[in-house]
Amino acid sequence: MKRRTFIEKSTATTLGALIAPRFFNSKKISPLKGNIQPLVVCTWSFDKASAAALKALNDGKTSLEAAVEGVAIEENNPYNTTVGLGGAPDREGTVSLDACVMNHLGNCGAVLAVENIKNVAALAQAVMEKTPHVILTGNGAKNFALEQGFVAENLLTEESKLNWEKWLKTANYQPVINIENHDTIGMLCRDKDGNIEGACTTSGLAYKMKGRVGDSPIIGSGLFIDNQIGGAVATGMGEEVLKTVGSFLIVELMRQGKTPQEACEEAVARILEKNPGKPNFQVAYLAMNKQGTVGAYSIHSGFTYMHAQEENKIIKADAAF
Ligand code: SD4
Repeated sequence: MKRRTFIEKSTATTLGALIAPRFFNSKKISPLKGNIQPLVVCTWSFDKASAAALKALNDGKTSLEAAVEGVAIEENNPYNTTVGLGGAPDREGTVSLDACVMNHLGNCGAVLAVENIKNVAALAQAVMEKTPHVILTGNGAKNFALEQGFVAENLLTEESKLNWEKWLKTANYQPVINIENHDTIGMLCRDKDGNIEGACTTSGLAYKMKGRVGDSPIIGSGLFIDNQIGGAVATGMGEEVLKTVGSFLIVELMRQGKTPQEACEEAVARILEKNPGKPNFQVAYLAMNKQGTVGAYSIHSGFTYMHAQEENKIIKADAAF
């Protein structure tokens, strides 16, 4: 055998050995057949957001367009204190937002610690579609938004300001998310072609340190999609989701054959293993596989999610405690 042929053959064999286990370990993926019904799921009881996204899908928009339109309902809602306009500020009184999107081709975009721009999921989409990058942060993200025609505005509502001023009296820095204090919206949409895409958007922890970023805009933590397998989103204490790369973990567990429910439970179990006893923070996961089967699980009881298909339903997830 000529040396060159030998090198080519042995390279091919080594590559084969590296690549093969992934396929041997993977569940056989069967293509979707028949009429695929659009489906939307999102964290918490954001029924207007899921309804808007389902309408967008039924109007023929892509899953990503639907997800970005859906989550914008909450970004524009001044009464939601953990997303967009009206989000609780950091401990210096500035609202700073995080978001990411991912499409069915595995492309993604994210913006971190953005001030004065409320539709940060749309901004993350613009990063994905109009720049060669995945992540823009802070002023860079804001300047890019302005270039793209986004409007700068004050995101601190009177109510959020009053709450922050109340908090300032003690300024007790306890970045613990209790059952009530988290309404990040993570959304997964599946269109009539079966393509899954999604978005995740938040103002993060109330009164966080300036510059703190959680899981929500981090691909693999707050959101992950593999269009062959399914997708997952997270809400709750971002630091714990980041440490276990929660959404990526769930999608990989589904690839190995777990149902969305089993995968969400295992991802919560990974966090509980690292935090023995009953943790004083909440983490919740929501996942959808390619077939449209949905699972959800949280540490503490109280996590709800929307499931919009024929009906727009609020469903209460099971929990470890
Ligand atoms: C974060 N996961 O920044 C977010 C918090 C959250 O509703 O879910 N808030 O850690």
